[in-house]
Amino acid sequence: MGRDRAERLKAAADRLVVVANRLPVTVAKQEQEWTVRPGSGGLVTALAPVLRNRNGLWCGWSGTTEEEEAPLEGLFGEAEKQAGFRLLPVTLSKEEVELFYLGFSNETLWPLFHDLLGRTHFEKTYWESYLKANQRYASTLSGAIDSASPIWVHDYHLIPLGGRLREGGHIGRIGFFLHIPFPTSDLFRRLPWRRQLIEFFLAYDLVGFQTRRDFANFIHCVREMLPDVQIFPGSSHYTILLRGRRILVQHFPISIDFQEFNRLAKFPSTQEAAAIFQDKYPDQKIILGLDRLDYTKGVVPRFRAFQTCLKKYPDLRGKVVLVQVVVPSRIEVPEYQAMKRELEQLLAQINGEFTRPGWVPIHYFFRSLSRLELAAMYRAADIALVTPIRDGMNLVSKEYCASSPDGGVLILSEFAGAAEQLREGAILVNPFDLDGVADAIYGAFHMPMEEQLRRMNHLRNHLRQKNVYEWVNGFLAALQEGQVPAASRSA
Ligand code: GDG
Repeated sequence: MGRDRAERLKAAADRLVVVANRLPVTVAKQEQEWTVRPGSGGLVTALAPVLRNRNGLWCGWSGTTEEEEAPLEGLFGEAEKQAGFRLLPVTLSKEEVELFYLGFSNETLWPLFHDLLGRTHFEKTYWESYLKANQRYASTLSGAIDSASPIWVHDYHLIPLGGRLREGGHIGRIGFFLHIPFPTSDLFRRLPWRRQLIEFFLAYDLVGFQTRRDFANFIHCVREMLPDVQIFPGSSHYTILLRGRRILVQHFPISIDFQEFNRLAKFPSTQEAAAIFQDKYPDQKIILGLDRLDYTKGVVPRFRAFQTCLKKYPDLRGKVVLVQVVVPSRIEVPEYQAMKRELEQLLAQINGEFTRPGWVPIHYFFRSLSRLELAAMYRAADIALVTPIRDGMNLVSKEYCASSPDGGVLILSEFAGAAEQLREGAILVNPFDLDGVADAIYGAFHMPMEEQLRRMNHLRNHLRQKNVYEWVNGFLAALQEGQVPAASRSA
C-alpha cells in the first residue's frame, strides 16, 4: 500500500460521521431572512466534543423543503464555526416530508415500535418514499465523505441507510442506534415490509438498542424471519454471522450529562427561580409532568390517575398540585391535535370537579421551556410523575434525578426503558393501572425525607457513572472494535 493511500485511509478512519434525521441546528425564515440557530439537547452536547476532536461531520435534514429554496450553502458557515464540526444538510421535497417523515417514520414505525398497532398506518406509498429518502441521505453522504470513514446512524427514520451506503461502495464501519423501543415479534410481524427492514438492520456492523428487552425482541425477530443466520449469544450482546459478515448487537442505555444538570440545579439563579416557583403553590407539594406532546408519553392516563388519586385520597386535596408541561411537537399531525384536545377537555373536567378557592389541582403549560426554567422546575418539584405508556429510554426521569440533590421522589413507568436501570430508587408503576399510580402518588407524598434521600442518592450515583459520555464512548468503542473479547463469546 502506498504511503499516501495509507495516510488517507488513516485520516478517513479517524474522522467520525454522524447521521441523524435532523441537523443539530434549526433553520428558519424570519421576515424574508433565513437564520440558523444552534440546537441543544443531550445528544448534541455529548457528540459535539467527539465530533470536534475527530474532524467530524453531522449529516441530517435541514428542516426545510426543496420548494422553499433556502440558500443552505451560504447559511451554515457561522454555525459550523460555532459547532466546531461540519454540517451536511439533506433537503427533502414537500412530498418526502409528508410520506417519509410524517408518513412512514411517524405514522408507521413510531406507533408500531411503541406497541400501538391501532394507530399504525400501513401505506405502500409511505414505504416507497422511506426508501427513496434514505437513498437521498446516502447519495448526499457519498459525495461528501471518504468511503473509509466510520459512520454512526441514528434512529428509525434511517434504518435502510447502512445498506444503501454499502451498495454505494462505503467500506468503513457503520453503526446504528435505535432511540425508540423495538417491539415483540408478534407486533413486528404485522409490518408488510418486515423482512426487508430486518435485512436493512443487518447491513450494519453494529446495531445498538436502548435496553436488553429491545435487543432480545430484535434477536427473536431475526431468528424467525431469517432462520439460516447464525446467532451467538454473549453475556451482554449477540453476534450474528450472515453471508460471511459479523454483526454485533448490543444494548447501550442512553443517558444525560449528569454533571451539567447537577451544576445547573445548584446555580443561585436556578435556586432563586425554583423558590419563586414554589411560592406560587404555598403549602402544596409539587408533582411535575414534563413531556413532548405525544400519545406515547401517557399524559391522558396520567391525568386520569391523578383524578383517581384525588377521589381515593381526599386528604391530598389542597395539598398537592400537578404541574404538567406539554412541549409542542408534531403539531401539524391531526392525531397530535386530537390528543391535545382530549387532554385539554380532561383537564377542564378535573379542574372543574376539584378546584376550590385558593387551589387548582392541575396547572397546565403548553409551551417549551428555557434551560433555566427547566432546571428550576426539576429543582422545585417534590415528585416527578413520568408515566409513558412506552418509551425508548426517557431522559426526563434521569434529568430530574440529576437536578435533585436534596431529595424528591421519582415515580416511573415500568414501560420506559429507563426503568431497567432506575428500578431500585424509583417507584415503578404500570400507567394503565390508575389505582396503582394513585397509590404511588400517595406513597410519594408521605415518603419520609430519609427514604427520599436514600433512594435519590442511589439513583444519582448510578447516573453519575452511567452518563451520556460513557454511552458515546461505549458505542464508539464497540463500533471500532467490532467484536467483543473472545472470553465472553459462546455458541
Ligand atoms: C427519544 C425517545 C429517548 C423537553 N422539553 C423541553 C426540553 N426537553 C428535553 C428534555 C429531554 C428531552 O427533551 C426529551 O427526551 P425524552 O427522552 O424524554 O423523549 P423523546 O424526545 O421522545 O426522545 C426517548 C430519547 O429519544 C433519547 O434516546 O430517551 O425514549 O422517545 O432532554 O429535557 N428541553 C428544554 N425545554 C423544553 O421545553 N430546554
